[in-house]
Amino acid sequence: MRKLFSFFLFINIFLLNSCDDGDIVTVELDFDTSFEACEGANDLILYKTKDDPSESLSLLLNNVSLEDIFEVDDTGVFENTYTISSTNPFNYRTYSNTSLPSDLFCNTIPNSEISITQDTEVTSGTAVLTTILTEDDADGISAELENQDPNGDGDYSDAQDTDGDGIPDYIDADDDGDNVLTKNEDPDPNDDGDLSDALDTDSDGIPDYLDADDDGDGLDTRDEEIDSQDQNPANDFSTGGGIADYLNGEIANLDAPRATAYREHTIVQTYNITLIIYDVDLDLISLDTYDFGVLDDNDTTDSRVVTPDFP
Ligand SMILES: [Ca+2]
Ligand SMILES: [Ca+2]
Ligand SMILES: [Ca+2]
Ligand SMILES: [Ca+2]
Repeated sequence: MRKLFSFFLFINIFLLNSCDDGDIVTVELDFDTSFEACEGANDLILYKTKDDPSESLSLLLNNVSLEDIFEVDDTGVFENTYTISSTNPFNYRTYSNTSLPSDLFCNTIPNSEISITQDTEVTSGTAVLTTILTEDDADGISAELENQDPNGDGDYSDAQDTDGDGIPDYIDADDDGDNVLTKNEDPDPNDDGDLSDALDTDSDGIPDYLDADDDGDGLDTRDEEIDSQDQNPANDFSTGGGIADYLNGEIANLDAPRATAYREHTIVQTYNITLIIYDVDLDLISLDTYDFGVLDDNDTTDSRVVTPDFP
């Protein structure tokens, strides 16, 4: 309680000091930087809670679904401005409970254990939701080192595509199209972000993860599948030495069937969803800009699977 008292005392002093000249007072509320979401029948609640003392901030968006805010455009961005109103209210609540359940706003039946001591509802102001989708191949190499944007103009349409399969290297889990994943071709053996020590089996100056013929025997890695034609040259051995044919320069089995397909590529997707609240008056606190934070939700990580057309 002492914390709450000193917090409000601070606000009051701030107000007293500033009311003469009519300044808008901006105060950081003491919440975490993340928020959560719950869907109702026809609305979406974006909220955050804290304990000691127990408080919540929430924004209800009428006629909005969780799916709506993941609908990014071709550039991977969704942005929308919502007017705070009686149908899209913003609420600041305090509770007598010492702690609050994390799903406070997710129950259709009100929890009888929860006791609200103050409910300030704001019906004016604006809220801006921004969603940015980032895709990655999880191959252990940064997008920058995979030449996502060679000329630095923010347009990735000229991104490097080593194997020409239509998937640029920064989201291509198999950069050289040899059906051995980049992460399994030792691009950065000591994980220090410097690729100068990348594995180069045939010492031809092209690291294995960008080399379609890793052992330099003249037969492409993806065609060295003598045992099983399963788009995985790593499980094909002509000799018992434990070295797969694609890394064995002594073995180039021209009788092996040629590859006819690429393996599946998994592209990891991360949605960064942020909310900024503008011009809300919570009685004690007026906020001209309040950074509500980043959505913490399982749906913000996803993946898609692509199998490029084989040439
Ligand atoms: Ca590619
Ligand atoms: Ca890659
Ligand atoms: Ca390779
Ligand atoms: Ca070989």
